[in-house]
Amino acid sequence: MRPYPLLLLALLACSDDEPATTAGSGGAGGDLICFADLDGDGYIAESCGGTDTCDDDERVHPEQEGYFETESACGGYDFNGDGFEEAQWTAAVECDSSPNGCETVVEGWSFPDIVPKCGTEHYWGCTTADNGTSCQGPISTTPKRVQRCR
Ligand SMILES: [Ca+2]
Ligand SMILES: [Ca+2]
Repeated sequence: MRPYPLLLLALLACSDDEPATTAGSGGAGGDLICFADLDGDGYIAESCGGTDTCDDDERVHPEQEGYFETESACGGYDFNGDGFEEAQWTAAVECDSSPNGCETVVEGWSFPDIVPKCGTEHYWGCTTADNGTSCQGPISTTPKRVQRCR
């Protein structure tokens, strides 16, 4: 009796204790080992057929509603995996031009009025009530702020 076929079967069975799931076929090499949720956020990695576009960062998942100042572990600011980097604040500071002037406080980006890129710091300000003929703003209340995105 030849021992080689039994030895080969024993070697193939060694990977059963891996903490992983299998997904699909790896072709000639056997089943592809696939770690389903490495970051533990409850969403399966896209590479395993799930919806988590960055399984190395628990902040990234399709239900993410928060915005963040720093890039994800996979790079970029698409924290909900929709393919876009949505900025939290997109308005420039407003100066009410009605005859009575600024009656409300309207916050926004200022000096100059641009919407900064994700993770970038820029001046932030608001207008205040005026003297009856013109706006006194923009007046910075928080000198700078970092653009958050998701
Ligand atoms: Ca995950
Ligand atoms: Ca997004």
